[in-house]
Amino acid sequence: MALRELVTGLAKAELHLHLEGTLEPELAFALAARNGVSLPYAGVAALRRAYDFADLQSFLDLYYACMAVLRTAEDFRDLAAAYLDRARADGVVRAEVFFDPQEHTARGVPLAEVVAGLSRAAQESVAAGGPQVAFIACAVRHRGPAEALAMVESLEPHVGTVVGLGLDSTERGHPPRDYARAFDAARGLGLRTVAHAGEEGPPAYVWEALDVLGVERVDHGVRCVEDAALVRRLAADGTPLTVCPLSNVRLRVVDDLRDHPLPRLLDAGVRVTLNSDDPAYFGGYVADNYVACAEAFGWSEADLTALARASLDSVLR
Ligand code: ES4
Ligand code: ZN
Repeated sequence: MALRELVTGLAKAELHLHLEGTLEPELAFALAARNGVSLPYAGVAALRRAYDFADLQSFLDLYYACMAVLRTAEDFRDLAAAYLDRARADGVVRAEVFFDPQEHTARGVPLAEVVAGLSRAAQESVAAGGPQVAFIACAVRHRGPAEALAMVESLEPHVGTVVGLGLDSTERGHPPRDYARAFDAARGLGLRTVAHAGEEGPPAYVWEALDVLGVERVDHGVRCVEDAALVRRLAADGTPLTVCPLSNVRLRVVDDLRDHPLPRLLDAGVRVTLNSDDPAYFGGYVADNYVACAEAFGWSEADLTALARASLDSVLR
């Protein structure tokens, strides 16, 4: 069987996916027109040409700028529906989807409007036999701990549609320990917890995510390979890492996919899952990540099946 058909035929969960990172240029310009918003790019081709990132921050600047086109519940529904259709074609049966509430409320879009659109898309997906969906609200590090806590408190009426708290955006200079109060408040609401750590930040940030924030999964986490004791800890606890290989190449976390620490993590017994992160920006959806890794690392059908299985075993339940 061809590699892509093998991969798309494996039932899998996608556990590291930013909804706003699924905004394809065509939809961005369609929503810009619908809402009378202008984007700082001449058109679809010019926007795609700007996807040449030097690091995480250079990506985030463009990513936050493009979000300006998202204004109404219908926009969020349409965005989520487009992703869920695409994910279904990739064999995704469960998607745990990040979104950044603060980036929308800061532009005057009420959280209830955002959640209404997300909730509709999730219900429509299940009714149509598509992926099951849960949403994880992320605190954006660049807005600091006080805003993060306020955002968590604002989630209270939406617990159920929103099942978890995450932590994302600019990592360097923003240690997880600064967000302990927000994570404690989230647990007080019955939310599950995950955090980005060890993407650009040091292994110390992964330790803090585990020991100070008490997260159940670590998003990225790949820089743990620099600390053997940390790798042993992750393996012993069975803590999943939601790894995003094509993202790490595009944001220059690694120079080449063949240099990626994934094989070393698997050999060390760390529970690894494969995910797409911001697929509209990083050149591939989740099946593309499986295919690229299979080609780079010479993975067998059994290896790919084990990775899909690991994703299903790592869902929040
Ligand atoms: C992100 Cl790749 C990545 N890292 C941190 N925060 C993010 N938000 C969206 N994509
Ligand atoms: Zn991410």
